[in-house]
Amino acid sequence: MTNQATERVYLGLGANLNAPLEQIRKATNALSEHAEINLVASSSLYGSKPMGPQDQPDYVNSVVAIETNLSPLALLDITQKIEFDFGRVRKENRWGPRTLDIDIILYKGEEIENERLTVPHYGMKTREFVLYPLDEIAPNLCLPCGTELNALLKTIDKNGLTILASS
Ligand code: PH2
Ligand code: MG
Ligand code: MG
Repeated sequence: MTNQATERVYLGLGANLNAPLEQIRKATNALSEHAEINLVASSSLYGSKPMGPQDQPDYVNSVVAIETNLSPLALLDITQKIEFDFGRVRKENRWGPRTLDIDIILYKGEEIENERLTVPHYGMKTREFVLYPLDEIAPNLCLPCGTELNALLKTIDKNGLTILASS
């Protein structure tokens, strides 16, 4: 695997309520300002059709690459705190609208499975709003299972995914 795969952590950001573009920008900033997180790349901000219930606004999605010595669960605590600081309310419907979602997509090429966290993210291989932004900042990435990002992209339609703004 490349260094990008084994040293970096990739986070997926999504929002579709309360000025989602700003939510994603501010969340990226909050990550970069954390003392133990080094933001090394961030994708463009993409507009995407909602996966799940269709009676909700389109999403804004991005993927960022960070370097950190935080453990996966310590990082999860931080991303969840940022979600709540940004007004996230629990008890939402599965796949329902949200002010901010931060998912750990990949963690240093590791496979992690415990009651709080599954990495690689269980949905990443089929979600255009994860794969295309990821490709922008980590072309030719190889997943821990050996699957090439390039191979996945050939199977996944863009489903109306558009670049709304640079990061
Ligand atoms: N997140 C969801 C549900 N549906 N659809 C898009 N396009 N982007 C998302 O990030 C998303 C979604 C719940 O996490
Ligand atoms: Mg999500
Ligand atoms: Mg989530």
